[in-house]
Amino acid sequence: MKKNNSKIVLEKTMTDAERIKYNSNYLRGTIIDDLKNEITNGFSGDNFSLIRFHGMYQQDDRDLRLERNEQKLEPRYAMMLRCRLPGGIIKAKKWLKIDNFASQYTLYGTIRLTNRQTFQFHGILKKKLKDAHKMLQDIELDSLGTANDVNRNVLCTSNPMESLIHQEAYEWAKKISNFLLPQTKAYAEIWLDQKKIATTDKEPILGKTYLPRKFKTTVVVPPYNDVDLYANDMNFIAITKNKKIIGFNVLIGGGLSFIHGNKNTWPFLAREIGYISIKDTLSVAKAIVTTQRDWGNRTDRSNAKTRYTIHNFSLSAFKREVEKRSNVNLEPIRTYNFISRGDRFGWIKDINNNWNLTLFIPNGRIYDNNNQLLKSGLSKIAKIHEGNFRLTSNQNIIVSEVSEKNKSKIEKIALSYGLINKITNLRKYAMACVSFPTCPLAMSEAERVLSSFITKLENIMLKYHVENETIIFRISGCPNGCGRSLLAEIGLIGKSIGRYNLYIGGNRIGSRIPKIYKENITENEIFTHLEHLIELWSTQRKEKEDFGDFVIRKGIVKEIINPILDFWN
Ligand code: SRM
Ligand code: SF4
Repeated sequence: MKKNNSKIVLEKTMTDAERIKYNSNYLRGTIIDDLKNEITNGFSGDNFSLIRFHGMYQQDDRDLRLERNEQKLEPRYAMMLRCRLPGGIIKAKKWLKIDNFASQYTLYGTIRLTNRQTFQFHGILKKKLKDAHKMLQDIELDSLGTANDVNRNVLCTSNPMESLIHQEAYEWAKKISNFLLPQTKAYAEIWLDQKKIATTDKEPILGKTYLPRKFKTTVVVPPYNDVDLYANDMNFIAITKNKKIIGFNVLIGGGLSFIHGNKNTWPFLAREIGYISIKDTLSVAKAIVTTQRDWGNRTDRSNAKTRYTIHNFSLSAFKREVEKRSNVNLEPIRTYNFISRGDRFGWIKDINNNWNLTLFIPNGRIYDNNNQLLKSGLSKIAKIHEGNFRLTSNQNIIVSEVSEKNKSKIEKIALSYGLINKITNLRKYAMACVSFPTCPLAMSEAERVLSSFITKLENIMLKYHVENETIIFRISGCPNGCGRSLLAEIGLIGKSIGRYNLYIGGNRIGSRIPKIYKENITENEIFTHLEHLIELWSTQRKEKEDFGDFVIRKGIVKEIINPILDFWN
């Protein structure tokens, strides 16, 4: 009786999100029953949230909402499924199954590369979900832990094999991903029809109620910061000696989201806590994750990410706890340096004398249209390519480990299917989040306007003779900031349909948050302001001065040094 009472009290003080996890029987809920219900295409109650732990989001096509509502039809429910692919590497042969699944079983027929080195299917009907998971199982993949309050897909510098260091870093990304995965057998039981084994589930690292909020990890090989490490909760920067990784600098507490008008929310860059020897990597990872698990705010989700935990307890207290839990003394940070974030397009040779071709995929959206047959082209390459595809954190793809004999064949396919194009640096390095029509949180368009916005900016840059320069330009459809606009030199964040906040002053390597320049402005206003700024930059910049550095030096916007104070004021 006493036990029941305390359970009731506990449930009353819990947020909905915590109650759902607590009552889920290790993420099972009643998902299996919902799968049998053919009356609706959606999931009910807690299952709506629980399927996210299995890598799926229930969405509806927002372009069709009004029409279906008028027809008194259920919204067009379908799932987005996000695969787990630490480090973004996948055998080209496996790609063919992914391509085939997108064509046959999804409403949109597309594959979407994400900026966390994996891919998503949009528009899978509930009745096709098991087929999707079985297809992934056939190619030794899964979607476990790619969403909700767990460690997400682990990023790794997406280099071709230019040295053994990159291979080692990739192995660490995989190891960390596996180490931090949910241990529950719910995924296998529900999606792969595995029989329930009569053992008690345990989550030694994540715990019965998993993490207070999503958690993001990277493994980075300087001098490239293509993974945008400063946006992540936990980062391992490789320190090398004699061409081997000997340890990692550890940085924690990055994140980019905020809520319009809520000054208790702010983006923050990951901060250094110390250097560790390679042998201590997993124990330090475990200590960081479990400290966040136990100290993170479980009563307010907008204050629950690692950066808020660090703010609530202090960086030094968090660090001491990590040292205590891991039994490792964090040493002073070792020297490292970043030079860029963008992908290196074209051919690069690797240490095994194989070739690697980085292809630009606009918005990471793989589909065929009248001008480009990106989906057919990649699938044609996959049929003859014996190596891998490497997905980058900039939503592009590297055809990697191409043998000398296949090089010209692959180049020919890439050219004839529109996978190789002459484009400006601005376009190459731009990025947008998914936004409409599938994202339920979208306030403004992002992916669907990126290309036309870039064209406008290209024309302005041409007018002021800076068309060959690079500016990191990014759009996010809402302040969750999935397009990493808050690490751009020019970043747009959606406010409402057709209106954005304009942020300027990030830097090229992604270690400075841009500052708001204009709030809630229309497309026309955006380009009027940008034209003025680009004109100033083109005439008054110091030699080779980047746009983001220029607007800070000139005092056009104030540099954000401490985001807690400077982001809002
Ligand atoms: Fe994101 C939620 C898409 C990278 C911060 N993000 C979403 C959802 C799932 C909307 C939802 O909760 O229903 C979006 C699905 C749209 C769709 O239809 O596909 C979505 N996020 C994406 C992707 C696909 C954007 C892309 O164009 O590539 C990226 C998927 C990455 C992956 O493979 O796992 C994606 N999201 C990011 C990033 C960038 C990054 O991780 O480097 C961020 C900012 C970094 C950070 O976490 O601070 C990001 N997404 C968010 C947030 C805000 C989280 C927070 O800390 O408050 C949400 C909303 C939430 O979690 O409540 C969100
Ligand atoms: Fe959706 Fe907002 Fe993320 Fe864009 S930034 S994908 S609109 S949640």
